[in-house]
Amino acid sequence: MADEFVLMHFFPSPFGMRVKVALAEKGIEYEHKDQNPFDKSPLLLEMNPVHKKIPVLIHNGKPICESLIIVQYIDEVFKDRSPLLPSDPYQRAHARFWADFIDKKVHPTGRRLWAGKGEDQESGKKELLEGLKLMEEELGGKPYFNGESFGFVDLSFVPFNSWFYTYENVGKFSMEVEFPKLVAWGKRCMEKESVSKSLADPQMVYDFAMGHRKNLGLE
Ligand code: GS8
Repeated sequence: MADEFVLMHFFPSPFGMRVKVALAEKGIEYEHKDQNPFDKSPLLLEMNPVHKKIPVLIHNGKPICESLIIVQYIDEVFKDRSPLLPSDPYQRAHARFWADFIDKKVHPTGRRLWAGKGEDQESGKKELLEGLKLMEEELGGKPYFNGESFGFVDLSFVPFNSWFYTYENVGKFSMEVEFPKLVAWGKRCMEKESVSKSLADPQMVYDFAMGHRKNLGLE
């Protein structure tokens, strides 16, 4: 029997977008199940009883949770096609370090910016800009974080390309002015079909974020 993959995802989620890009990079067919994380279905609670979060990848009925763990699982199961992590252990550790940095420093500060207010929002913006500056320095003059080819760090960070428009609008800064290398990198990644077909439209992400601010009573 052929392998069966089901992805539980919510369109603006950068974490779910990572899994979409990884599946596309490997050319894996899957069933997409929309899952609003604010209205958790019995299936989500069954598949991710610990965190109760999306994304969840269900492979032949068995759930895998946490986006970076899912992406590494996909890379291990399909190691013969488009490797995502480098083969050298030091390079692998380096790639994992930056993916972890994105989750610890970029995503949470970005969230404080778009879904916060007052001092928390201001410090969120400041720390987000610091995080993006470090990402820009890490990219340096390379076409991809991995070097010449698209890899694990690119895949982990590229969903935020759909969020940059929201960050700029809420934070009143220009990505192009502050982080020209990241903007050029984002455009380069979008030339890949695996990325362009997997990422959410920035305007839709912005509309979602503004709607969410209203729901949180911030507007
Ligand atoms: C984060 C998933 C997450 O926050 C990962 O997969 O990498 N570390 C995890 N998912 C959110 C939606 S995207 O912001 C979610 O499901 N939230 C529901 C909740 O917090 O209850």
